[in-house]
Amino acid sequence: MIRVEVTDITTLNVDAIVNAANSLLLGGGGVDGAIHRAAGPGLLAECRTIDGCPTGEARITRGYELPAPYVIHTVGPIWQGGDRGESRLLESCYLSCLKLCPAYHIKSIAFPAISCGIYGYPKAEAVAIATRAVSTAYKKCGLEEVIFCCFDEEMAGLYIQAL
Ligand code: AR6
Repeated sequence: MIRVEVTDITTLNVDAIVNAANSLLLGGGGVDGAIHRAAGPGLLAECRTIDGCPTGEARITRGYELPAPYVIHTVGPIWQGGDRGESRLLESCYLSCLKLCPAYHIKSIAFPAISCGIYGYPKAEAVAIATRAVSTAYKKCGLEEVIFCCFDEEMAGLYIQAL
C-alpha cells in the first residue's frame, strides 16, 4: 500500500525512513538536519564510518533515537535545468533505497520529497518520478507499506494527484 502523510518524517513508526542527504553524509539543513537532530549523535558517528555517497545512490545506517530502526540516506540531484541527467538520478535514488530493503527485512518505509527543497527540483516533475518508480518496484523489494511524507499540504496534493 502506498500512502501520503503530512507530518515530520522523524516521528514515523516505520522500519526505515529515507534521508535526503548530500554526498558527504555528514548532516545538513532541511530534512537531513531534522533527522540528525532527532536521531542523536550516534547517527553522525556511524555516517563518519561511511565514505560518503554519490548522487543517485543510497546507504543504510541504524536509526538510533528515532522510532525507525533504520535510516536510508540517499543523495538527490541538484536541479540544474533538467538536461544534466536529473530525472534518471532522482529515479535512481528511489530505486536504490528500495533495493536495500530485502537484506534488512524492511517492510515499511517513508520517503521525503527528495531534491524538492534546497536542491530545487520542480515539485510536480519530482512527484511524477517518485510515484512511478515506487509503484513499479516496491512489491518486488518485499515492501508492504510506503509513505510519501510531506511537510505541507501543497506537496501532499501533488502526490495524491499523481497516485
Ligand atoms: N519531514 C518531512 N519532510 C521534510 C522535513 C521533515 N522533518 N523537513 C523538510 N522536509 P530538503 P533536498 C521536506 O531541502 O532538496 C540538506 O542540507 C521539504 O519541505 O530537506 O534533497 C542536505 O544535507 C522538502 O519538500 O532536501 C542536502 O545538502 C523535502 O523535505 C540538501 O539539503 C526535501 O527538502 C538536500 O536537498
